[in-house]
Amino acid sequence: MSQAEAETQDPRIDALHRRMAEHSLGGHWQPRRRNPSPKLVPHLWPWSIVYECLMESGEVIKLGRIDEPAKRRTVNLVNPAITDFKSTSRTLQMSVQLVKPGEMAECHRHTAAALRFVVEGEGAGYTNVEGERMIMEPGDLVLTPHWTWHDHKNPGEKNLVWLDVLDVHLINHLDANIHENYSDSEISDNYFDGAAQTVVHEDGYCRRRFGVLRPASAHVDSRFLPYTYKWRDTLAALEAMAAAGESDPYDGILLDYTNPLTGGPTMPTIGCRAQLLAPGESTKAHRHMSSTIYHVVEGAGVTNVGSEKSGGADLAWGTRDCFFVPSQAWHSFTNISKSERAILFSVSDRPVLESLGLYREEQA
Ligand code: GTQ
Repeated sequence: MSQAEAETQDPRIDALHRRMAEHSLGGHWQPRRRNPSPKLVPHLWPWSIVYECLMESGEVIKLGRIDEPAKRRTVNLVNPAITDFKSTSRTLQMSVQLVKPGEMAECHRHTAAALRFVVEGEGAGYTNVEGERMIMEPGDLVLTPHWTWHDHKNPGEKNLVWLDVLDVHLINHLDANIHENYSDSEISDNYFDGAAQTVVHEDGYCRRRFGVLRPASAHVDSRFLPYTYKWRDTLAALEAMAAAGESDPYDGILLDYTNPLTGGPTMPTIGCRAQLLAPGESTKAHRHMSSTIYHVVEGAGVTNVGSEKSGGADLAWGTRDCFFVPSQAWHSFTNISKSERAILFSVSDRPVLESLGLYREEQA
């Protein structure tokens, strides 16, 4: 007998529980869950291991056609507390993707929004988003928002490696996950074999069309903007803020990647940030109602994470490691180097909590 139908001391109550269960009913006084959902745990994925597995997958997993399971060659980061499916957090999935020289990952679109943060690339490979080649150089951020067509191509001579982040778990919870392959769509009939989109825009189109200086006629559903942020701009903004001493006591030098049309979050479901910790800097602790996945762009440090204001577990990170800080967990950062800065890229579900009026933050 399941926990929900556990025997009580009263045969009349037991009879009621059995009768209700037969008719798909339950009493509020009965245990709510048969298997309580586990509390997510802070975790660090060392880049050395992630990268080794990704490179090995490059040897043994052949990149498939769009209707095959290996249509993308990605290694998923999995929260150790989630055992029944692969998920980094309750809302977001971070994975690492490899496209080898000469390979192409075929075109599709889905209601889940995705982004790519480039780790390795020589400037030849790109994601084609809605007909524009978004060139992928290290540190670049490429958005493929909700329902935008995307395929990836590496015409270069070196591997192309990036972090994928999707809001797919949130979208699944909402029963809103739909998916379409370009090869099955009417528009693809015009093109050679439906595997990739034709390039119809010049490079840099999205920033020219939707950036801060834009044609007065530009209009699009502004929340779902295909867009790309070049690392040289992100780094210049971080360095300018550092020079001006514009530091946040909880996160150091902190930048938001905003939607240039709305001024709002990166995408409606995923917020991206970059932060710089000065040599030797230690931040104060805070906690907030949103969970965050970090990727270390450069440097080495420690993030202390726990359910109390201090004394949590230390996640010790180095360049390219990824780590997870659960919602409502206290956390603070230390750059352990006395001479080198540290830079973190992060993604969170904060825009969702904010749009529902649920976001809150507490400072130590
Ligand atoms: O590259 O289009 O990690 O569709 C998961 C789903 C990557 C992609 C993922 C995807 C993609």
